[in-house]
Amino acid sequence: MQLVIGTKKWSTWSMRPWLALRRASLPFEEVLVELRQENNMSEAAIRKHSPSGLVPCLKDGDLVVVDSLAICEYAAEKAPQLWPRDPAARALARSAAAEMHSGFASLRGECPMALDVEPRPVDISPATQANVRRIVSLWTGMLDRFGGPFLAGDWSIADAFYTPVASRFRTYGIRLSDYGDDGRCGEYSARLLEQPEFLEWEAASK
Ligand SMILES: N[C@@H](CCC(=O)N[C@@H](CS)C(=O)NCC(=O)O)C(=O)O
Repeated sequence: MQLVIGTKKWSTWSMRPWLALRRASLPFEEVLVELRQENNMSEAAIRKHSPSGLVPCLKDGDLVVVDSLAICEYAAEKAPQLWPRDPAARALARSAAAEMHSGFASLRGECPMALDVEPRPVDISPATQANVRRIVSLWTGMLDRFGGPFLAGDWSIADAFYTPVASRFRTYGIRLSDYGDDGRCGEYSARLLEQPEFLEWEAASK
């Protein structure tokens, strides 16, 4: 398999399936496209691989799968442990991943992932505050229900989807205790950033 990804310090969508493939020890070749090149050169480079014009994109023989969530689902076909075995846990893990995939636009726009930026606290808008409050509530509910250490117990694709969120919280100095966290979300967020797959991605981004 080949996974086409964008610049590691910025590309959150690329990071998610990359983490899932690595976590499951599925072998793949990485193809890196530099984002934000001048004269639309990034788009031209991406389009050589990805019909959507976006990364990530996974190639497996003549199969081309675009979109981070679809790629993670394809990985889970090969490595079912990427989702919880229990149907209820799997449903909630999928729900959490889907909510991230289609939501939290304000947080994503206002606090882009920037792994090269020194962490410093910033003021965030009411819309982004509402996103953070919802994430704290979602994480607390899942950590309560499944007892951690990850959202649905063992590490799953849901955790891949929230790893870039954890990096944003760190970079922009967002204190989860200001948004209703009793401490467990902060610990979970830090745990995501201690996982070997994230550390490998982060080191490569530098
Ligand atoms: N919904 C898509 C979003 C993919 C996306 O927006 N990718 C960005 C990079 S993170 C991209 O390819 N942008 C094109 C560019 O920067 O030239 C997914 O989940 O994969």
